Amino acid sequence: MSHLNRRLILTSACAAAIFPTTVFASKTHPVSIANMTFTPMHITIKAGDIIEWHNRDSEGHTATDKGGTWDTGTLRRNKKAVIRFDKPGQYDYYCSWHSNMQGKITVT
Ligand SMILES: [Cu+2]
Repeated sequence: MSHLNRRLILTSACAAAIFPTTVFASKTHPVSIANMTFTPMHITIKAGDIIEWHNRDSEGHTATDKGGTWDTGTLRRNKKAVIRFDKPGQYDYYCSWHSNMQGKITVT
């Protein structure tokens, strides 16, 4: 299965959702992707908050839930993606192109 097909299936089954940041009053938390690293690597947010990933590398990266519930898809250089987290829990994620790139989100 191609990367694109896998992403579409994950997106359609997702508990979190992708929304433009301006529509909701919830807090947006930036996560930078630079030098093959998510910063901060572990972030704690409240239910309803949004994470905004910003890829500052020249290479493409994703933020992909290990549990398979959400995926930003590939972010090219200087591209951003936002995902809102409505369900409390812990989400371990990685880059689907570089599996050594790891991050964690705690939703309280
Ligand atoms: Cu990557």
